[in-house]
Amino acid sequence: MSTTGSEDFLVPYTEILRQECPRLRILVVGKACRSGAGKSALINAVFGIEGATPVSHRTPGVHDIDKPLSFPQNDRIIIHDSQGFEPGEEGNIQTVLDFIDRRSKKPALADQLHAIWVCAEIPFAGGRLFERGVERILLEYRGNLPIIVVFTKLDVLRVALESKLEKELEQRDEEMEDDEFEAALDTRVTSRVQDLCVKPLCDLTPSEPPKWVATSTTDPRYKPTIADLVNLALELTKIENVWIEMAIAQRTSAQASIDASVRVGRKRYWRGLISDIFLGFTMRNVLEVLQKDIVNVWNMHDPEKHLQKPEFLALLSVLVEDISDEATSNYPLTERAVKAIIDNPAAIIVAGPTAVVVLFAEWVRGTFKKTKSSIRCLIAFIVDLTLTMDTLFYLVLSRGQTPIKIALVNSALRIYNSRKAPVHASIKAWVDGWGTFGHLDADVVIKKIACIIADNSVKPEQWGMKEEECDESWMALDALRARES
Ligand SMILES: Nc1nc2c(ncn2[C@@H]2O[C@H](COP(=O)(O)OP(=O)(O)OP(=O)(O)O)[C@@H](O)[C@H]2O)c(=O)[nH]1
Ligand SMILES: [Mg+2]
Repeated sequence: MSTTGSEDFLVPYTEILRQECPRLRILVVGKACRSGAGKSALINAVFGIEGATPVSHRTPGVHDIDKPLSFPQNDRIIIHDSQGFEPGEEGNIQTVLDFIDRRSKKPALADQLHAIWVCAEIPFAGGRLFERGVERILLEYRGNLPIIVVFTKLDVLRVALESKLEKELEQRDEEMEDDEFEAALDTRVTSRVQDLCVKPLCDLTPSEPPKWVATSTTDPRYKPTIADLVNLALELTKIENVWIEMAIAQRTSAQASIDASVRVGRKRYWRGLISDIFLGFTMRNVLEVLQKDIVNVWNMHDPEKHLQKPEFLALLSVLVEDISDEATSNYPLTERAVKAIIDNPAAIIVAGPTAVVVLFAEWVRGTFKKTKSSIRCLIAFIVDLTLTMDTLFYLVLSRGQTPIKIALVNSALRIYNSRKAPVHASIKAWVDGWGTFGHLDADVVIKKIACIIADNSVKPEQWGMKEEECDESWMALDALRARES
């Protein structure tokens, strides 16, 4: 990394965290013989590893609980997959209970299990909900790990109930509006899940039934239930560093990623905005460490590491420049450098390192100073980067978890840029209202940053953003400046 002078590095907090808990470790349990319960499909959906072949792939249905599965597309997750339990297979149940026990005694957090997910196919065609072995685990496990029961293949139940409802209407010679039909069907699905799954679960474990989610990995209608599972898993996770690791590992709840960013920020560097820890560092050091932490938290599948590149940082700093206060600022941001680039169109075409270097020369090469103006810019940088990642998250999700490409990052920047005016207006209004900021409380500042992010994050139900196709090279810096964009 090029830093000026001989300053120390600002180590990203996510990297410190990673040393303690490099990966989330989950045990999945569920039927293995005949058709699977949907464990692999669920893991793929939650952790954004669509179409993945785990590294230690074995014959479907045959799993060695001691052989952890890892995935090249998402290195933050380790799965232990149990074999199914046939009646009378006492040995296998004992293997699972012993495994859980053994793992709980491991001294390092990284080696312990962090959650147990029990998958059970909804018995839409009759039959039992849980194999006897699974029942025993639900009954006999007395440890502290959060257990979640996941009822799978909700879509199959829905299809069955749909044709039943259609037939009933036909017999009664009735018709329903589409909306009314869907609502009636939803009610029936919910009620059937209660009868087929929730009631038997509560009967089995009357004193303290485990939490549950019903889901489908194939029907997009049920995508939010996958995020529900993540949110539930987070809610049940009491160890702070495991909570953060789970929020990082998952790729299905943008809200969880945003919350994790705030938690990580609160540990060190967002707090640093009004403390003295950045003093003596260059702006580039500060921006880079904020970039690394936020990008690491979102844990996107970015094999070429585009999101860590200076080109991305340069474009982000352009997003921020309209919030700089030129009259009084010690950081005229990038305006002068930008002029140089615009006056020299050749430099625009060179969208790579040359332009980046020119850009950094102005703002980024200076040293951090604790002034209201620079803090306002840094707050805008944090918010803009987070909301750009949020936008990128939905672009990636809607495309089925393809690896990050520059064109996709460009699209996210463009889309967010067109939505950023009210975001900057609220940051400006807030910071302008500060008197002297010697008295500011870091927690209050972080809370307010979190609020601005929450107010302006993508609302999934409003997600209708059209993705523009762009070239697979970084967009020109001035493209983000066109006011009409
Ligand atoms: N309709 C529907 N099919 C699903 C769903 N989830 C999984 N399946 C299908 O069910 C079958 C088993 O899914 P897997 O994810 O392989 O199940 P598994 O529990 O990992 O199975 P084993 O690894 O063999 O133990 C596959 O054919 C999946 O395509 C779902 O939500 N809906
Ligand atoms: Mg499987």
